[in-house]
Amino acid sequence: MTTYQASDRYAARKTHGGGGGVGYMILAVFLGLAVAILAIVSVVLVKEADDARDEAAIAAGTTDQSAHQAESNVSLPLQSFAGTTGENAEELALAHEATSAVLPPVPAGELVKVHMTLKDMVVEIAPGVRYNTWAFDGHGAPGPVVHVREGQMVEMTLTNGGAIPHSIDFHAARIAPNIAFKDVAPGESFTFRFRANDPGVYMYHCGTKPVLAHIANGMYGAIIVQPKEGMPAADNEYVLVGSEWYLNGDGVSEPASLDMNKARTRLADWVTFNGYANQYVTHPLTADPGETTRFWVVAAGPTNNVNFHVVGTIFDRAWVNSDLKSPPQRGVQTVVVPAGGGAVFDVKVDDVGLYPFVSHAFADVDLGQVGLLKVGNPKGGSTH
Ligand SMILES: [Cu+2]
Repeated sequence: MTTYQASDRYAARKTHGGGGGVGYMILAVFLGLAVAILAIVSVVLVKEADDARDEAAIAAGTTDQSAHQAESNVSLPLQSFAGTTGENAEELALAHEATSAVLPPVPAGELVKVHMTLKDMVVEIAPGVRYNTWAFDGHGAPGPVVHVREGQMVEMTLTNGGAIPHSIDFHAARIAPNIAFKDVAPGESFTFRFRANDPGVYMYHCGTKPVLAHIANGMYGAIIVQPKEGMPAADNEYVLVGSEWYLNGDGVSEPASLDMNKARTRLADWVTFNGYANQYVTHPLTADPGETTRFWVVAAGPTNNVNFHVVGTIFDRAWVNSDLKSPPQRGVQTVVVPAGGGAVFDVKVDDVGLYPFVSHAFADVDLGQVGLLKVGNPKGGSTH
């Protein structure tokens, strides 16, 4: 009904206009001229304004492009702080207490209770380089190693002692994430349970958006689920969590925070095993000649893989993708541990020496993702 009435009025107006056609044509010509004159005047005015702005920009030493970049907060090229440490880096590295890489024992009992209290804290990530982390369990990044046996029930309680909401996502769990991995508000606690039915080494991390920022700020760790039928014997077992750091300052004069543009463009300043650049070069992991050493490796990222390789030997066993239900690969040189994934490696080293373990993506070695397995008591320094 409404449509009909509108059409009706339009038809009536057309009919009315039919009698004054010449008058409308004259009016249209005048209107057209007026529009053309206005357009010419506008072009002249805009040109003058552009010229004036360009002159001002030149006088100020800037360009139109840089002004635009500042507005859009894209200030390429981004500044790298790679390799910038405090003075006396060697002394600082020696004084730094290396994060223990030793695999902790499996707690007894059917139920394993894990309680992490999240805390905003400054940690050292390279000699004299400090960073503002959001840390699981208040001891920096990575968070504590959770070690359970297949079939045990894990009861996880997250207490948020930080300033913003956080959560915890266990890759070892089969559970509805919208319920178990939900955001926990500051000052609150949340508990959930899952049964560890899938053996392997898994990542856990904060899953609160933007996840890139929460992982980059140190919210990650490893959970190891031992297969119930056991593993081949190993003499030494170490856990390595690879991750990278993106700094908005050098972290020396004052603690750095996250540079999200660098995280998005993958311009890491430091790349680490267990959160601190080169810590196991200064404080090597150890083995005796003839012993088998097992590495449980997680690549926490947020973005980088770990291309795990031990210089001077070959993996006797490599459980690629931490698939502990299948036989391991043998005689493998380098294995990609994908960001968000894990793998397990055995090496039996007979000869005394210093055996570097690296991500064989060597840009990451340059940024700190290298350590040493010291077999016996070798003399002299390492090759890598
Ligand atoms: Cu978080």
